[in-house]
Amino acid sequence: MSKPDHHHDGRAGTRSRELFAAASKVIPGGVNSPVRAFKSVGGDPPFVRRANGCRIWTEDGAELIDYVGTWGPAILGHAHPEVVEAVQRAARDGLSFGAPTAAEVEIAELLCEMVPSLRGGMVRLCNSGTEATMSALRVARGFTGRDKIIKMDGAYHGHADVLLVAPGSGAATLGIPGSAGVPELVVVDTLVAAWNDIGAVQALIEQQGEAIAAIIIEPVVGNMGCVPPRPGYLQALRELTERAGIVLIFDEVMTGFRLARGGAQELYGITPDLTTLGKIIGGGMPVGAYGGRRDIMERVAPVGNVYQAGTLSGNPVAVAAGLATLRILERERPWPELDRRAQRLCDGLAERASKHALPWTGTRVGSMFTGFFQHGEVWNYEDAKRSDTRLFGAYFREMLAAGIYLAPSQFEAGFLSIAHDDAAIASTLDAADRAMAAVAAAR
Ligand code: HOZ
Repeated sequence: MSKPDHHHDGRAGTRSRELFAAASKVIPGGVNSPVRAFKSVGGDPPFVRRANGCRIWTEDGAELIDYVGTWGPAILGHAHPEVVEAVQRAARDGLSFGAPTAAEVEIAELLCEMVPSLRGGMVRLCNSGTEATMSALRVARGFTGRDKIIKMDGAYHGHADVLLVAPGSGAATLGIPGSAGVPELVVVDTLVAAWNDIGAVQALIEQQGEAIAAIIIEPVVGNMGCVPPRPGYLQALRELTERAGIVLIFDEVMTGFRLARGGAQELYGITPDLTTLGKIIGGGMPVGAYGGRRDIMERVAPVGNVYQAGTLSGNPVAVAAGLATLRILERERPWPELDRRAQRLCDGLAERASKHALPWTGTRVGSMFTGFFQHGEVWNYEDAKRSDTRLFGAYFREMLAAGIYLAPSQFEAGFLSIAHDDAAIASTLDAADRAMAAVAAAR
């Protein structure tokens, strides 16, 4: 190892650079998900050796405060002892059965109790957020007998063909408008509207309402950076879809159990027809779920004729991690405290940006947040794209060098966990002060 065992410079050292070079020979881009490759911020990614609480340790021996939180799941911090214990216990009894288990019933009941749109309804477990959104759309189409769907410009719902139209997240980061390999025919029924523009949705419904099966949204967008709904927007969407017989799907893969016990739908008091879940529901293991109205979910096979399946769906180890996580959340109800801490962090970041005369527009809902490097308000993808990504890259690199691990893209949300205590937040703000001073000096 080239550096002493304990330092805070998170930039890739010799070991990470060697690993990245080796990875790049056998894995496309050296990573198993595009944003991880640091393409838009420059430099090589540090490789992670382990994580605990709000911290990760790299292969180069750096200890970093983590705001990626494995892209959302780590709301309790990494390697929470109760979750790890639950996983170990489950693993000892067998890793996968491909047959029903008691734990699946328990988690399904808990989900149907916690998430408003699932109350009195049903839920199906799968393995990822991508599977959840893809399957929710299929059942919405099967239920309505209609083909068209509406998604929002710059929103991201995983990488199913039908949803890779104007996607956010990694595609936004890399400036890829869609994806090669997605046949025209598969996306001709995917309509796109600007986020927060109710007029755009209204117009699409007026023209093609009879053919529209579903509208899928991130109720608080997290994949163009964090972009909240405008006041009244979700309510208006609910009314429009109800009138037109369109299935309203909230993709709560990021927001579920993060913004409130019952997710964004509880926070804003709007109940969709279907909800997709992922991330926190698996407590760090691969789990997704979709569920909602009973009459819609009864269309899913083997009750109905909408097919969806999976060898590892409801996997006992993954479900154990998810159940343990949800139970801790139930017990600790950390949402008001998360909100206070995230506010302290975001207020502090905004203050420092202003001190160093950097353009900065902070957005935040609960423990999801983004600092956009621009002065304008950010209410949709066009707004988000006006950010100075060169400045973001410089800030990102300075923060990493100062021991703070941020998502390597202007177009991803930051996530805070209950393990981010006052000391971690204070260290982060100190680092941000130095990072922003350096960025401002180099402008
Ligand atoms: N698309 C994910 C964030 N929105 C990134 C997942 C990952 O790279 O792990």
